[in-house]
Amino acid sequence: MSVTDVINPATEDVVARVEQTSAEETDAAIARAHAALPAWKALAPADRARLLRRFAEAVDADVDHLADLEVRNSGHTIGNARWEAGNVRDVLQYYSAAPERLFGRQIPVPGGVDITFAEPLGVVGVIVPWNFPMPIAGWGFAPALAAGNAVVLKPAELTPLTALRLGELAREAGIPEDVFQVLPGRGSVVGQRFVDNPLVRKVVFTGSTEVGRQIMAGCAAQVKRVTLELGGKNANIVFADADLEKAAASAPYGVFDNAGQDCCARSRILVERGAFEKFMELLEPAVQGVVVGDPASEKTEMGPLISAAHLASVASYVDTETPVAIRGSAPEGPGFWFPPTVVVPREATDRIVTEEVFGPVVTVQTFADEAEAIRLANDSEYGLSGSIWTENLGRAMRVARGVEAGNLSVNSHSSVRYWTPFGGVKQSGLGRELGPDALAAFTETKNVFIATEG
Ligand code: TAP
Repeated sequence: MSVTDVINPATEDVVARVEQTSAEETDAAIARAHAALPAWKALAPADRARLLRRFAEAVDADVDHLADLEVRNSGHTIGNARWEAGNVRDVLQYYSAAPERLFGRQIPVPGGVDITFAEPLGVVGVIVPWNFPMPIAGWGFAPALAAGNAVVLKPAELTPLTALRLGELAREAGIPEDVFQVLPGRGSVVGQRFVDNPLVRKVVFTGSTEVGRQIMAGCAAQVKRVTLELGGKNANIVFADADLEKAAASAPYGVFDNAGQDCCARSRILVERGAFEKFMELLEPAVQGVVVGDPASEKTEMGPLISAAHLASVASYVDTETPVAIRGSAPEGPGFWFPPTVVVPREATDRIVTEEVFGPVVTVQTFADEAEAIRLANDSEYGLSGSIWTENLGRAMRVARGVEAGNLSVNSHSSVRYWTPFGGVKQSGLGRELGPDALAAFTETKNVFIATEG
């Protein structure tokens, strides 16, 4: 049996030791999940709804504990971590309304009646990255369970603690133990079995585009369903007619939240040329005002990066030659710290402009007009999110329609609401999570014709 140390990224202390699930144990868990399906599917819709509400209540009662675990395991600020635990509760609550509304249709046909049923898929494998361990797990398991599927969940190797706790809370709430199982372990072992084991009928994957491609190829071999939520390199477009004070005050939080380890981070600021100087003047105090430090402190706005390896990766984008325009602060000493950093790149082809840094680093480029703003925003293999700052509503809508991204916000850096659809285009992903339509991703339509003549 192999055991992994879980490290606090703010202190580098070991906070827990977690047993890794082997390939054989993963297959055994998948077999148990499969065996549990008939009873879960047969449960009266109101009873499944009640169990999901109880699960939501158990999470609610445990918010402070879950948040504390996330602060220690992931270095998330306590404010963010409480929001993340609350998000799991809210998503469970939202989808608890679904079991009683999973109805099909009656379609007129000659010679009989035709009715459709929304059938669960079977066992669903949910693979979660380390950057938002709680919400991303919930966006997969809550609608999957509501639709009558069994779930096997693999947290990231670096951040398993809150997922393990959510598994305990599900059991305490009465969700049958084989219907929702949390399997900590390696992606190449546990995650790979979700792809290769034919009893798993859908993989919900959130993570890097590179691994996402492999998952999609693996699922293709069995024509297995897949939802992919992948990387991002999102544009924050600021027009000269915008409320520049508001745009500049919001920009650091649109990219440095969670230390920039956010697929929706607005990591490319595009400013209309005439407003560049004024915007940079306003941005400087906003960046330097970001409070970086102990994530357990209520005042902290940004914590550390997740690991030493990730710190080295982020740091590789900023060397002594990099044209840094603004640099915030970061603690010295133990922990994987990197300061908020603003770069005015030399070329639009620089690696820092084109690649997902996944750290507190943002570039600022200028554009001449609407057409160039859209062209620069779309000059990326990714298409997840983005913001548009302007007081001209017509322009906001034109640009929003022109930018190739799944989630856009006007005069805001808001990205995710559990009651609206979320997901990317291009190499940012495939399929949508959240919102009222997510249930369709966890059911298949069965069509039954009943002959009524002779
Ligand atoms: P990855 O390295 O891709 O890992 C994501 C998950 O996949 C982890 O649980 C990982 O397990 C597992 N995994 C790795 N190799 C696998 C394999 N061969 N088969 C099955 N599973 C495998 O990503 P990351 O570094 O954790 O997360 C950062 C990336 O996620 C960024 O690109 C970010 O943009 C993206 N992300 C996207 C979104 C949305 S919603 N679009 C949200 C958050 C993050 P291990 O931990 O054991 O390696």
